[in-house]
Amino acid sequence: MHPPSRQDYISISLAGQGTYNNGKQWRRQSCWRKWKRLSRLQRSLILLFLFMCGIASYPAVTEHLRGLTDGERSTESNSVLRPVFPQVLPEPISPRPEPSSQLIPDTEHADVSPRLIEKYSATVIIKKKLSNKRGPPILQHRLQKKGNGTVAVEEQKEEGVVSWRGAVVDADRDTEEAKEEESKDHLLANHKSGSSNQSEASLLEAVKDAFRHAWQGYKDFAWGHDELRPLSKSYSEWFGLGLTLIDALDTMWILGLKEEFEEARTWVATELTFNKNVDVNLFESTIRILGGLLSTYHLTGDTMFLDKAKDIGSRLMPAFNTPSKIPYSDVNIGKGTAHPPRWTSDSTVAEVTSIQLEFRELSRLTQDPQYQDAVAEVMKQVHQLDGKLDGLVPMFINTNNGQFTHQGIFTLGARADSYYEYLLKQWIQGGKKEDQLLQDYVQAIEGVKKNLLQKSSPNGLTFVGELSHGQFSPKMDHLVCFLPGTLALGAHHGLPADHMDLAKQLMETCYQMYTQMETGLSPEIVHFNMHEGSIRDIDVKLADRHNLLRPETVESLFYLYRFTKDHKYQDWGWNILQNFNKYTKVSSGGYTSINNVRDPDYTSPRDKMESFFLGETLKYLYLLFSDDPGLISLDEYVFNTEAHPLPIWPSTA
Ligand code: DMJ
Repeated sequence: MHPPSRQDYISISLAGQGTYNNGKQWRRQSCWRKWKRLSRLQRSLILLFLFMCGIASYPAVTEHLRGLTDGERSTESNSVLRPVFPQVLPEPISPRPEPSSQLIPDTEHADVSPRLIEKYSATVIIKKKLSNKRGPPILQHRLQKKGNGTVAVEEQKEEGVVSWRGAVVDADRDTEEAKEEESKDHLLANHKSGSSNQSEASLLEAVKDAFRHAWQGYKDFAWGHDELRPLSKSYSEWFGLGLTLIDALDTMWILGLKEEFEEARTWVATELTFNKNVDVNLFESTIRILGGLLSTYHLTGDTMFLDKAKDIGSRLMPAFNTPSKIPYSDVNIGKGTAHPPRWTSDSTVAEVTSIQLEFRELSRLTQDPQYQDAVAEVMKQVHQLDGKLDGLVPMFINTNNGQFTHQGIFTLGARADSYYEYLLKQWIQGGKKEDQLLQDYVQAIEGVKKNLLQKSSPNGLTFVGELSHGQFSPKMDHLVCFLPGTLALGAHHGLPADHMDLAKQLMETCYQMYTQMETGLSPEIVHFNMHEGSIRDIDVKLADRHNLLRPETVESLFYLYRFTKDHKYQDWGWNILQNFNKYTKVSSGGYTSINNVRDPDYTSPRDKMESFFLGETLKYLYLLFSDDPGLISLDEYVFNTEAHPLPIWPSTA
C-alpha cells in the first residue's frame, strides 16, 4: 500500500488569533445591540426576508453537500470541489418476469425459458461470422493434437448437472443455450446511445491511440525495464525483467499493432534472460510473465515465446519446496532458492491459488505433469481446510503447516480476490469437468450473498463489503470489481441466471464508483453508507483516493457487453477512457497513476505507469469496443487474472 498523499494534510496557523477572536466577539455584540433597537415590525420583516432566502437556496445547498463526505464538508478547501452527483441509473428493465431466485431447483424453468424466447430472438439476431479472428489458423489444430493428455481430470459423478445446496448448475447447457439467453438481452439493448454513438472503428482507434501513447513513453524512457515513470522520464525496476513489455505483448497482437509487436518480440528474443540473481514474486511473475508468454505463444504460434515460458516456469518451481507444499511468495530465479517474506512464513491465499491456469497450461503444452501437480496440490489442500465461512476463505495461509492464519476476516478484495476468479476459470479451462472447483465456486458465491452483500443508502447500490470476526464493514476495494465479469462469465457457461442479475447490479455499483468522483475515475477503496437518511452512497477516505489505472471495472464491462450487447456498458467504458485521457495522460508519453481522484485541479500524479495498464486496462477497453465475438472468443479462451487469454482445453471425449 502507498502512504496517503501528503498534500491532503495541510495545517494552517493564523497569526494574531486572539485579536481575530476578540474582533468577532465585538462584532457579535454590536449586531445584537442594533437588532434590539429595531421595532417588532422591522424584525418580523427581516426574519421573513431571511426565511424566503433560505427556502430559495435550499436545493442548491443540499445538492452541493451531497457531493462531499461528512469529513470533507468541514474543511474549507473542499468548498471549491465541483459537486458531482449524477443520478444512479435505474435497473435495466427485464424482458420477461424473472423468478425471484434461480436457486430454487426449478430445472423445468431453466430448461424452458431459453426456448420460449428462441423463436423471436432467432429471427432478429444475426450471427456474426468469425472472419476477423486473429491468431494463427493452426491454433485449433495444435490444440486438438495435444489434447489434455497429462492433465488430471476429476471423475464426474453425474453428467451435466451439478448441484450445491439447491444451486442448480447445468454445465452441459453450455454456451449455446446461454447464448440464447444472451440474445434476448441483445434484442433489448441493441441501440446506440450517448458517447458510444460513434463507429466501432473510431472507438477501437481511440484505444489504439491511447496504447501508442503509453507505449511511446515506455519506449522512450523505460525500454526493457519494468515500469515507466512518465513524469520523471525514467523507469523503475521490480524484477528487472521488462515487465511492461512482456505484459503488453498480446495486447499489441490483439490491437493489430504489428510494428510495435515486432520490436518487442526482438527484445524478448535477444535481450530477455531469466538467468538472473533476482528475487521475484511467484504470483506476479506467473500472471504477468508466464501468462503473457503463454498467451502470446498461442496467439502467434511463435515457439520462441513457448521456450521462454518453459524457462521461467521451471525457474519458479523451487517456490513449492516448502514443508506444506503451499508455495513461498518469493523465488530467486537465478539461484533456484525460495523464501517467504522476511517478516512471516505466511503466503497470501489469492497468490497461491491464482497461478493454476498458467501452470496447468504449461503442463499441457510440455507434457510434463510437475507444474500441474504442484498447483493442484495447493487447490486440494485449500479445498479441505478449516477456517472458511460458507466457502469464503481467509487471506493468509502458512507455508509450514498449511493452515489458514489471521482467520475470521473475509473479503473479495486484496489478498483473496482471484481465489474466487480462478475456481471458476480453472473449471472452464479444463472443459467443465472438475466438479470440486465448480462446487467451491458456487458455494463461495452463496457465501458472498449471505455474508457480504448489502445495499447502500440512499440509492440502494448493491455492494460487496467485508467481514471481520462477525463485524460487517461496508468497505469495498476497486479490486472487487472483477466480480461482475466473473459472475457473468459463469452465467454464460451455464451457472444460475441469478449470477447474471447480480453481475448487472454490481456492474452498476462499480461504475458509480467512477462517476460519483470529481475526476470520473474510481478511488482504490470506497465505503458505502448504509444508514437511513444518508445523503450520498459512497464515501472515500483521504488515504484511499488514489487511482492506479486498474483494470477491474473495464474488465467487467467487457464481459457484460459481450454477453448482453447493451451499449450502455460501452458508453461507460468510453467515459472512463476519456477520463484516463483527461487526468492521467502525460504529454511526453505514458499515463500515470494519481493520488487524488476527488480534485480535478490537483490530481497529484504518482509518476508511475503500472504494467497492467497496457496488459489489462487497454486490452479490455479494446475488446469492450469490438463487436466481434470471435476476437478472443469466450468459448475458446479464458483470461488469466492479468488479462492474458489461454485456450480452453478441447474435449477429448
Ligand atoms: C493485476 O495484476 C491483476 O489483475 C491482479 O489480479 C490484481 N491486481 C492487478 C490489477 O489491478
